[in-house]
Amino acid sequence: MKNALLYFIFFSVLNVSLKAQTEPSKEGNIDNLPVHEYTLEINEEMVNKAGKDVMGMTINGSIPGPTLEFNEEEYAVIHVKNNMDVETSIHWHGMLLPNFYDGVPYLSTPPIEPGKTIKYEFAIKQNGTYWYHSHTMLQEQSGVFGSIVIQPKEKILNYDKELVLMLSDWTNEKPMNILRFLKRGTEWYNIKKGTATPLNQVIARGAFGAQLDFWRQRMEGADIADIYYPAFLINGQQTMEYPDFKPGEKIRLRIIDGAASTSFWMTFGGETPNLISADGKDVVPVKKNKTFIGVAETYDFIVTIPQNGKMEFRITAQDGSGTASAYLGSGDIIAAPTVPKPDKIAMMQKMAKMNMKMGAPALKFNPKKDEPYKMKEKWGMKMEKGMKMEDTEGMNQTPEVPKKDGMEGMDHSKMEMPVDSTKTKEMNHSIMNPEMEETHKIKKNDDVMQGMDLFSEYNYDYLRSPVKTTYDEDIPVNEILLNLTGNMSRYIWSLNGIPLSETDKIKIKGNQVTRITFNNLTMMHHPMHLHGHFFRVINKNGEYSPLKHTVNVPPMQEMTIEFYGSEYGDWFFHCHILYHLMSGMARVVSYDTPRDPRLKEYPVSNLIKETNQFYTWGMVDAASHMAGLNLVSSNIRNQFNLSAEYGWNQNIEVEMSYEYYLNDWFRVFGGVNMENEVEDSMDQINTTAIAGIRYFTPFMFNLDVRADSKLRPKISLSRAITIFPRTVIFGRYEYQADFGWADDLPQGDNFKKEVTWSTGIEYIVSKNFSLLGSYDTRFGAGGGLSAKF
Ligand SMILES: [Cu+2]
Repeated sequence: MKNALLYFIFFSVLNVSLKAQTEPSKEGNIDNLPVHEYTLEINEEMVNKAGKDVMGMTINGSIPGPTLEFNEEEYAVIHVKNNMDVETSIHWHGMLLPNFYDGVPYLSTPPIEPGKTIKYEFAIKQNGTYWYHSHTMLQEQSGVFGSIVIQPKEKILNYDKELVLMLSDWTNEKPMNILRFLKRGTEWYNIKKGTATPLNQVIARGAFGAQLDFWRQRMEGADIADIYYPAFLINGQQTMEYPDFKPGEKIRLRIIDGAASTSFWMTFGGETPNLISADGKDVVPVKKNKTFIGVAETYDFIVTIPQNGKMEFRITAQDGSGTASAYLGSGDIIAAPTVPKPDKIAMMQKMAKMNMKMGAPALKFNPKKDEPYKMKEKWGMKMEKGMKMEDTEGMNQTPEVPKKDGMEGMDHSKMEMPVDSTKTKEMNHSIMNPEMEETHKIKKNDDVMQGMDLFSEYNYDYLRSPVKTTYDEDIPVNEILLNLTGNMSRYIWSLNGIPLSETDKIKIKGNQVTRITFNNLTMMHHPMHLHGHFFRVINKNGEYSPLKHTVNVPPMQEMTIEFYGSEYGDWFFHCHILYHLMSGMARVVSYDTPRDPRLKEYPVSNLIKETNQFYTWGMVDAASHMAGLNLVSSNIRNQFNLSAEYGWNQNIEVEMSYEYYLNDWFRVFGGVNMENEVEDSMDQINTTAIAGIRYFTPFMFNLDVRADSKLRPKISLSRAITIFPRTVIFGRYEYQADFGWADDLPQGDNFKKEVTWSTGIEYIVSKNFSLLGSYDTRFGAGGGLSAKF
């Protein structure tokens, strides 16, 4: 069937005609479509979702907002009224619509200003399960999301009733404060979730070697999720009951992951359900229970209500930090299978064995010099240990390009192992050199295979389109490689080591196929979403690869998508983990067509600025021997620091500095330092200008090399390690030399050195408070309290 192709050609023709018109809302022959109208009102109000009244954002008074129901070939008119005192927006996720109504503020649509209403209108030319959400800052986390259900012209599937299940995560904190906390770098959320992996546990499990390997690559561990959530919700509740369904009834569940940052495992009690649709598109029905749902994906299942009880539908947060359940039917509970908590230490061990090159930079030295292919050679999955470096370097010289027919093109005969296609793909990616293949055949490297099993459950091989989704062979193909990059310690997320704020649009052409290979070089899953398009996710089903709007790319894995350029305008393309998007993991995919004149007063720079904001945090210490203050204000490249330490023995040091990040780890700084010259006396305060470099070294030490205006070089090294779940030890060593270059040294000395060091222990009591005990050569020993703000 050439249906898919005809469909695309039809819409590209439609769009050409559309471009020619001055009024984009009057597209095609829409005048006789029945109009279906909705009004949404967004309010800020107190809500209680996890045991505490906090400020939330509601749509028509609820979280989630109402389900918008349409029929295919209707004309949607939606009025969105903003009753809040901040700007908002609504994006219609997965909908094919005119660019102007896509709802990304400043990019495609004006923001909805306080007190104002915007009318969105578009023809409904698809069916299935979709959703809508705010695209302003982190408002989706506060509750601005809801579902869209579109009935097809002809109902093909057989079921009795349907039910929307909107999944989400809930926090009692202010979302922007969460992001600020992530930027400062903290173990707190992992402590709170019980997913921290302190050194005592690592050692007890015999994983110290793996830990060293991670530290060498400047990573703390195998982090799965960033944030602590007190509750996960289904349709706004931790437990939902649907007792009205009768035994034997077939129910179509329309499941949407509307969470801000949580992917879930879905499990079903009773009979194994039928998975029938993904991201709004029908798939060849497949019986499947435990199924992964990435952020922003949708899946439809048909379940049968059991004869003798109520079936449980359960979601388990991917990192095992919580669950929520919906019960369908009545009677005794027919429980859904439980999903065990992932073992982060075991993951770390497996990954270390696989000899992966992790920790690719999230921030390149020179963002203008874009060389993603080189990055791919340098980082990612490598061969077994013991293999020489030159072999590895030589392997990936030519960027690997998936064959036109997807996985069908891969040469499976080269592989002796009965592996699934994702594995084959990875192996192919590592084995380019024929000699290497030989070695591999014999060795059948268990470690690598084991490591691959780690992520094999995340492939999409169970999704098969009922129709061929390939494009005509004559259509030119444009290849793009996007390495997914991130830096957990500074919480910067990017593509090819370049955050959104430092790059241009990705320009694509209409009537062309754009093929994007994602190469995830981070330890996290990234659900990548392209606005306004469906793309093929190339899997083992080749020509029948499924169409999706969001693709989850698992850690250290590759995923290839392709789509036909059937639109016009600028479309947002980003990781749907809101905190990753807000930290730079986004691009604008642009057809390079003229900007809509209605956007004249809304520069796109306003959207981009959101991803490069300054975040400010601080800490005060009050102890028996000293008091200290630390203030940091930082965006992606720039940071201002103020630190002041005062010992009750009359020693003082105050330092102000500005630093510029050349890349993730290396920065240059300059500033002013004030210190007492004579020990234990404030009589003589010595003020010097300072300049130097700071470097975050492999094994995670902070190195500071500087000289002051008296030409005295100084080097210092510091490090903190979490040894028990809430206990951190830290140390710092400083060496300053004075050769008398600037001032003559007293008594004719030609060299004077000064060594200071400190060490201490911190017990983390709560998110903002710690107990401290420390010794410092300048201030002596003591204990006290530390507060973060
Ligand atoms: Cu992400």
